[in-house]
Amino acid sequence: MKALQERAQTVLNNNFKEGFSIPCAKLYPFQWFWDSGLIAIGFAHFDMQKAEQEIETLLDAQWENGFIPHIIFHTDTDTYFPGPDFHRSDLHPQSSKKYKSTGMTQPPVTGFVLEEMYRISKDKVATLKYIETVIDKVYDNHNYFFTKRDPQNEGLVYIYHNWESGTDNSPIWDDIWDTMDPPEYTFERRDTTHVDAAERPSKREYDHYLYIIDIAKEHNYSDEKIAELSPFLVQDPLFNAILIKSNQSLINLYELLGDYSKVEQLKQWQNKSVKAFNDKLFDEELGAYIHYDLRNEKPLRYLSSSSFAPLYANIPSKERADVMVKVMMEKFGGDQQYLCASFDPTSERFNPKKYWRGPVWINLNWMLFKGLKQYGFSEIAERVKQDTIEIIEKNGFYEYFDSRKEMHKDGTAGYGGNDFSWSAALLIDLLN
Ligand code: 9YW
Repeated sequence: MKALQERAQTVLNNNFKEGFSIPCAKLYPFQWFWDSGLIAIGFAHFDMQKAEQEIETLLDAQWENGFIPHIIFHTDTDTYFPGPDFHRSDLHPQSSKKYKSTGMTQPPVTGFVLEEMYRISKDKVATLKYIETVIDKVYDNHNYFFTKRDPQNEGLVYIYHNWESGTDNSPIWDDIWDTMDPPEYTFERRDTTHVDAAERPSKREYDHYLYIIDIAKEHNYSDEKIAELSPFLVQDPLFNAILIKSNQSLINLYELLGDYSKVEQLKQWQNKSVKAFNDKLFDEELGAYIHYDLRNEKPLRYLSSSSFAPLYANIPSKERADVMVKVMMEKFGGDQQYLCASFDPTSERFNPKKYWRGPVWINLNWMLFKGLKQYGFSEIAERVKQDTIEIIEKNGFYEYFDSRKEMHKDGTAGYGGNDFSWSAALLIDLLN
């Protein structure tokens, strides 16, 4: 295990550039929001300074309204499409003047990442001092979400793009693509020059992705206009669970700091969100949490690894958690499957090779492991952990992995980018 951990550290060190990490070479040459946070957890185990720098650089790109972008374009490389000239963050009046970025965000992991860094730290006093210098920015980010991304004041925030979900081409979005008819764009894909096209989204899917951005750009990325007009407007259980988890971490950390000025507000958001989450996003028949299509006012009734992520944020009651875990084991946990496929293996939309349509992802496994442990499902948590270690040992630090065990015989069941940062970072955390 020591050798594996050393390899993981090398991956992280190689992907660390000037003050920030790239998710992996060539395929993703910039800083991504949730990657950055998860990477900091890995660094915290062996190089706290880099972990701190990672978060600082991320927060340095925050907009005046508290928004944190999903990609920060630190360099001019053209190995990724769509780049800064397509996204045009400058259209928003409050965007960063220092960095070009996208005009969309990603799951807000920063709050819980700070708490993880504190947990891991061997010098708690120093780490708490560091946290004090950045925590208000994370609070501002939550303030942005709760005040700008919840038009009906429900306690649940929307995402307006599949790239905001982090689960880019999940089959769940197919239902939304059916409601749209975007123009055929002419553009040059870069991802498929680095990775087999069979493992990436289709050209037609990209047309949808670009079209939603064009609509947002037409209105200078105004949150109000997006809420009114975007054809994609979804309450996502993974995104909201991460916000809730991070929000709880902010409460815990402010209390540790002895600063109570924002705690009341954070608790108000927290209580309202957890309640709304349980009332609206739990599907009794499926026995797990699902997405809600706010534009078309209908639930999107599919099981995915996101359906179980609320365990990590302590959202379900123990009773509900029992139901969820039973469903997870029945549908995702057969002996021929590694836990946890990103989409329901019993669905006809399942594809164990294609990105978020089925493969196992290390970040979701990490959250699931923590969530299961928290609720006392020790054996299943251990299986998630062992499955995670095994697929990395057999194949390398890939971006995602085939969920079918039979595919793992010759070490070629890792897909997408290799030497992928969060796979390395979260493995380090699991091993410690
Ligand atoms: C893209 C960087 C990102 C992740 C996303 C993942 C993928 C990039 O890679 O998206 O071009 O679509 O889906 O969650 O942050 O690792």
